[in-house]
Amino acid sequence: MAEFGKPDVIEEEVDILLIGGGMAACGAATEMARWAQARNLKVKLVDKAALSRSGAVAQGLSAINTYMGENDPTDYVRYVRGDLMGITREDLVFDVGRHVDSSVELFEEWGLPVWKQPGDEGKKLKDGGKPVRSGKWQIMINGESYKWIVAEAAKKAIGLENIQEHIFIVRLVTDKNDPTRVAGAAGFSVREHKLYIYKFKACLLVCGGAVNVFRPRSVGEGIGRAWYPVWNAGSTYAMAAECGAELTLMENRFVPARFKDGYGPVGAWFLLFKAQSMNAAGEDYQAKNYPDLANYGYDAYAEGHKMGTCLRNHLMLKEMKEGRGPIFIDTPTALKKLAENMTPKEIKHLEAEAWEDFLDMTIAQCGVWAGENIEPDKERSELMPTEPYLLGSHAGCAGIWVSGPEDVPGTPAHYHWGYNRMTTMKGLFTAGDGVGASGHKFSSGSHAEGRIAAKSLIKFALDNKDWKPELGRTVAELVEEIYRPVRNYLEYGNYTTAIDVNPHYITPKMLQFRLQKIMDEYVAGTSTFYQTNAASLKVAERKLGMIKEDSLKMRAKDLHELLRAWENYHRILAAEAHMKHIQFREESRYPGYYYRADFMNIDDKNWKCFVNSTYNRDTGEWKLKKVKYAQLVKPGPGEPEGIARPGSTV
Ligand code: SFD
Ligand code: AMP
Repeated sequence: MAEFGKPDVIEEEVDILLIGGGMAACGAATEMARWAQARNLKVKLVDKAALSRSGAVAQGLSAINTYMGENDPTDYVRYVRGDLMGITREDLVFDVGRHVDSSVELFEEWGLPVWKQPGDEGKKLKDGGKPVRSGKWQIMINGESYKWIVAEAAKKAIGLENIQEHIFIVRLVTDKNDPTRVAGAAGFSVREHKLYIYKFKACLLVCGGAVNVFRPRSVGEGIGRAWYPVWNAGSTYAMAAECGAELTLMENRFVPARFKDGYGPVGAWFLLFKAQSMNAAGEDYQAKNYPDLANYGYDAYAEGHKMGTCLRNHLMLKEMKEGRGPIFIDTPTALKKLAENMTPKEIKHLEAEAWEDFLDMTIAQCGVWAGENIEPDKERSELMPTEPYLLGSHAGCAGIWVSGPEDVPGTPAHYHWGYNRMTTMKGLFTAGDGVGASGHKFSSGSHAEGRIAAKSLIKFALDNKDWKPELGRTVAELVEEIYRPVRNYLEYGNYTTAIDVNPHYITPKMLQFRLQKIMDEYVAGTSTFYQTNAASLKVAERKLGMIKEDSLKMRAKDLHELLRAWENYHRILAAEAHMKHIQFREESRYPGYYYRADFMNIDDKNWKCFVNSTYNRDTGEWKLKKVKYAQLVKPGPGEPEGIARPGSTV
């Protein structure tokens, strides 16, 4: 019988391993099942949590933010490009755009209630039913059980026997004979004393984004409250980097403006309910501060009030910094206006929708409203920019550099070198939050991208049918490494009487606080109003180097702490990549997300390009470089000139 510190080691070989169980993984599983079964390929999915409620969609969602419908995918490319300040992989964005609607239609087929326009109730999207749009790209759903529904389809497709829950994957392993190729993965059960080593021909690494890298605004008991899912700890970026894959735009981050303290999303309030945000004096600060964008060249990326997400933050931050906060969202006026021509019954329904928007995806916000006696039809709520998150699928684009589709006209050679969504490592694929330089996929686009990757994975596995993976590291080495935090505890636990205080180890929780403090104070967290400079980054570099060293001293007194220890290790690598990229890019490309105070302008001439990096696991060194951006979709009418501005020298 295995016991703590002496795990059973289970080795398994499959053709394709799906690492993660979120939107992208479920999309991949659903898509690949029938191809795999027909070709006799063995597919396995491993998730650190339980598939029905894992990942960012765990609590449910109230809107699907990417649905083309009557819109053209090329227009979607223009929108994403504008929102992400001109630099995106347009081939990847276009590819998501042309496939995303079929994912949404599948969700509805599987039972997800999609709001329909009057007269179209009961008519499915695939039959031409018109959805209720909150914005040009977003549609409303009753989505509390969204993840449950999507997971159920994935389970049915690949079979429960091919899904393993509660397995945390710690690292990828390269092939013994080809270090540019991935051949395996190692992880552990968070419930039993079991360690798993998988060998495969190819894998899909889709463990979501990185949360709790920065000191959160929440304190005390509320510290677990964040906007993005706390259980996504940067595993995607850390494992890819350690394996040798090239990352891209890791300087990018997402700082969402949210309902203060409960982290309630704002999209439905702004777009569907048409609420206005204002400063403490009730002024429209966006209109007032708009001319400020020209001071740093940010105006080149703003088109009237249709400016990108980071620029909206910038205008809000200016207001807060200059002492005109708090910022409010005027929910009473919005609801009053909407109710003008409604019957009392319809008004009640509207109020219910206002609550349901949060009950479906951010229950904590309802807790704040109830706890603080805020009735949204009577009192305004505060808005606040949150701590930063690293992600590639929402209004951000950090991630891994991948090969794109081959059929988008104008695609340059450096965008396409192999299988669609394969990274620079052979056999390593990604999707959703994992794919860099192509944000605004959201839940639906991540699912669609998982399906796109699935097709390539199958092709790759078939093309390599006779290839046998051999791990570049021994099983003993992997066991030794993964269980190090447990050994630290077992060896030194009795050295002191207070088990959390020990000269030989550090608890994962304390290490996490330390990381968050470094990132917050030196790498443009909330306490500096998202500002940093070369000197601060230099300090961060040193401190991150030391915390990486000390991470080997983390202790795990039980399996739960072992999970926490490895999550933190992944966070450190994601944090280091973020810091290195911000250090390299000498401009402020994403004002409102972060500022290089020593380079406050947008500098299209030198920096309208991707920044890519690779990490050397043996030396601990990062290499960074500029990579050329290619505009594949022509600017649309009225698209700000900056986005297409010629004359870039990179
Ligand atoms: O309101 C390991 N998102 C929204 N998308 C929408 O379409 N509409 C919305 O309304 C959205 N909003 C929103 C959203 C997310 C959140 C948290 C809130 C509100 C509060 C974004 C989407 O949810 C997001 O884009 C996708 O879910 C991304 O998909 P993917 O597959 O890249 O990540 P995932 O779903 O989080 O899944 C990650 C999986 O990995 C597992 N995992 N497994 C094994 N080993 C490890 N080391 C692992 N680490 C992680 C996880 O358990 C999970 O299964 S709104 O704000 O706009
Ligand atoms: P959020 O709830 O902030 O995550 O936003 C949901 C969707 O609405 C995303 O596609 C956002 O980009 C979009 N959105 C949110 N606020 C605004 C706004 N003020 N103007 C335009 N789009 C917005």
